[in-house]
Amino acid sequence: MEFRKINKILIANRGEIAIRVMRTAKEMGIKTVAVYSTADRTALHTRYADEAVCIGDPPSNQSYLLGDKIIAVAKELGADAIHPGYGFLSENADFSAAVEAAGLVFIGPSAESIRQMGSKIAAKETAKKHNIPLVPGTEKAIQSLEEATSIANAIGYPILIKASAGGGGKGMRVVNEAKDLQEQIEMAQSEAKSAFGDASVFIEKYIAAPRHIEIQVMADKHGNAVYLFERECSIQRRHQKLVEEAPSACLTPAVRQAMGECAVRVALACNYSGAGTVEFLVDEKLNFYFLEMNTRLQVEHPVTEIIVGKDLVAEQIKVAQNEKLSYSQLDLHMNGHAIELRVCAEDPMNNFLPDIGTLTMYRKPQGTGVRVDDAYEEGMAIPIYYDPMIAKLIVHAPTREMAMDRMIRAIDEYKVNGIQTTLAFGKWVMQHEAFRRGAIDTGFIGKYFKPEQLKVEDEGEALVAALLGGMSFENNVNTSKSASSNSEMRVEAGIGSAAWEKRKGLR
Ligand code: MV4
Repeated sequence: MEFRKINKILIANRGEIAIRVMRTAKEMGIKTVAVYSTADRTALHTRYADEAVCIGDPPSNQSYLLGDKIIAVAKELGADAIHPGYGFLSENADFSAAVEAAGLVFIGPSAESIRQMGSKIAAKETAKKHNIPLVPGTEKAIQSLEEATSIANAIGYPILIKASAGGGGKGMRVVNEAKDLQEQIEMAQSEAKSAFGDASVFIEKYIAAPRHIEIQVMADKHGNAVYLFERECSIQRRHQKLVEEAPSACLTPAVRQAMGECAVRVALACNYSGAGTVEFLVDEKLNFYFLEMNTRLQVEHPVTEIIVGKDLVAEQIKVAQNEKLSYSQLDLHMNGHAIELRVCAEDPMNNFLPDIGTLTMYRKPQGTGVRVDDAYEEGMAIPIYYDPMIAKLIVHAPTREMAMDRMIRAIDEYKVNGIQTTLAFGKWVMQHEAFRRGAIDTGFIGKYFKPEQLKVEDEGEALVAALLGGMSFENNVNTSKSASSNSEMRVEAGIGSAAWEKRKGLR
């Protein structure tokens, strides 16, 4: 395995993650090539790169998913490697193989590793062989109703049917009683067939309200692998993560080490190289069960980078150049606590419906312990074609308590106008008594979140402002701030439109 220096990387992605990768490439003296769709002509990732090439129309399947075209661009411009980011082509085994077949380096695992972990049944089989704890259930695809019935009876209801080609919660069905089993299996199989082209489904015992804890791993092509501790991602809505943190508030050092060592065994078992994530469910007794492995750099990787003090993209690039890991397990330690909030163009008051529009105001928080990974500037429009995440707000502090307080401070500094975002929702989470105690699981939002709570917060703030008198507010408007419309003043005051209407009435 000879050293193979990478001099130019094409980033097959857009938005914040494209810029994130380019930043590290620049620091390593590596040239960057952006690809972009016509919707992203003036996007920041397009402008950040040393070179940029338009690859098609806005819909992903006419641009960012065109693997062959992207490989052709890389060859034409003399790039020697492709970084896929997350989403798009990042977990496409055929793309990894095609990049390598073209004589380029895929900055990620081999096609074989991606394939092995892409099938949940194959992944579980591999994990079982290496004594990784699994949720009780089937090890093979369900072949008959009789087989399914006897397994379901043996493990007890409720059970969960999952699609082998699924993942991330797609194609899952809970079955509470034996009488529903046949119908649910048939529906799950036909759904899996049409969604993934693979009808294989398997059964697991349904674990109610588990925590979602994942282990970051890094492996080289020389047989070395380490774990970079865990991220807790239990604050999710419909399998969309909204808040992630590292470390988890619930793990003990012994459980952390046990999970980390299991994750490393999974990575070694599939000949993994690069950055990967091994997902576990954790129950209230801290039993943990392997779920699946994500064979990419994840959205929430910054919380790990911050507490471990390592640049995951830099290590991905070094490993892709056939270098040995630059650290061993004993070199790795956790420092403090990091929390990430996904700032999405979504309206939490309206079922988290994606919101579109122009960022008429966009001011980022700054100061100690604050990192913002984004790809927007004031005045830019949010394209409708892609993920609604506009930024990741990440904070670091010595303790979890201080990190939550820092997140609230940073959210208050973040001024976004023109679209609805998840910022106020994030503040609600940080102030929630159960979240503060670390008493969270994947049912947190369903159990506690009611849209009215954000309204109450808005109106409460408005009421306080009104009762304090208009004076300080008027002063703001007339002197330091140049607010000229109701909506701008509303933003300066940090309140929503309903509260604004109310306050005008009170004044
Ligand atoms: C489960 C489960 C309960 N029991 N498996 C959802 C995403 C996919 N990676 C696996 N998922 C789950 N698998 C068993 N046997 C509950 C979930 C689950 C979940 C897991 C992680 C984070 C959020 C979740 C939300 C609902 C359900």
